[in-house]
Amino acid sequence: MLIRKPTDVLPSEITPRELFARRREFLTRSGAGLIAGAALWHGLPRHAGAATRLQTPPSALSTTEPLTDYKAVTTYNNFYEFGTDKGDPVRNAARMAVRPWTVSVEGLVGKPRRFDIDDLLKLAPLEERIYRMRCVEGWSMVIPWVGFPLAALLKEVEPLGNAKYVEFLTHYDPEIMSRRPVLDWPYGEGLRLDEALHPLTILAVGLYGEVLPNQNGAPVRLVVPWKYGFKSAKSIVTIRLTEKQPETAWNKAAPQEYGFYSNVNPAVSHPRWSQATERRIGELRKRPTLPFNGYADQVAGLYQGMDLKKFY
Ligand SMILES: Nc1nc2c(c(=O)[nH]1)N[C@H]1C(S)=C(S)[C@@H](COP(=O)(O)O)O[C@H]1N2
Ligand SMILES: [Mo]
Repeated sequence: MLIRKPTDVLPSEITPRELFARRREFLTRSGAGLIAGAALWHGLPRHAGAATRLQTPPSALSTTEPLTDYKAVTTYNNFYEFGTDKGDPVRNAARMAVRPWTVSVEGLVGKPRRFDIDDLLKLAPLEERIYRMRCVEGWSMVIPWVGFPLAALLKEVEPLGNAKYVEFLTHYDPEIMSRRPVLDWPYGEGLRLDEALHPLTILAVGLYGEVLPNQNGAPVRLVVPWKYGFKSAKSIVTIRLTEKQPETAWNKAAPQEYGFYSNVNPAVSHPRWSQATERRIGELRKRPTLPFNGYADQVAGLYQGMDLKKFY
């Protein structure tokens, strides 16, 4: 993100239109969704075929826009621990073991706890959330995530009255990940507590009705659809509630380019990339970028009275 200009997905990475349409038809016919009791989900094979998919009506919080092709979603990734080229994560992230996995929830909470990933999956029913995602580099996708509200996890640990922020730290293992100091590893991100509790904010454990591929942040990653992609931390191991605004990896690396809030905002340009338009992966023409990535009705209220040019 810091280094590369937006590049295009190779035409060969995009599934032909007909396949795309058929997948869409399948999803529509079958109710376009997926819900799994955690137990059922846990039993799913890593690459669940159509027959083993668990379907549910789409969440009211989902967009009805056409999905970005599965192949693009899982091969055109930013996960700098595995390399800075878009194709690196799919090549390199398979080395990461995602079981056993523990997520520690700590800091200003009444009941700090280390969750085994399989217990974490049982905290709330899994839902399908089809979200627009936009990277600060100027590309966007529509991704059918599978996950549950972060709020369900936070309620479990009982945030204390002085908790104002939530910090996320992600897995870093120099044996299998980049040792280049591209960012100050481990990758850190943060949200204000009210942003973290917003119903649109989810912990994702799957996409396209399948267990999350490693390159997309297995076994659990954050998804915050009204913010630039880099706020959605992958492969989380620590969630810490704090009183002070946490540092974030991108803000530390380039504070003039990446602020704490990083709300999608066509009116505030990144020094090197205009944020006014975007290219949906799989499309040729650019489209206008919407305030809060199109989620303004749901989230603009969180920022009432704030100067979003200052708090970018
Ligand atoms: N740990 C970690 N999380 C990360 C990143 C990263 O480099 N490391 N990149 C971010 C960026 S810039 C984007 S755009 C999204 C991409 O998520 P996706 O590959 O699932 O689309 O992940 C975000 N989460
Ligand atoms: Mo990004």
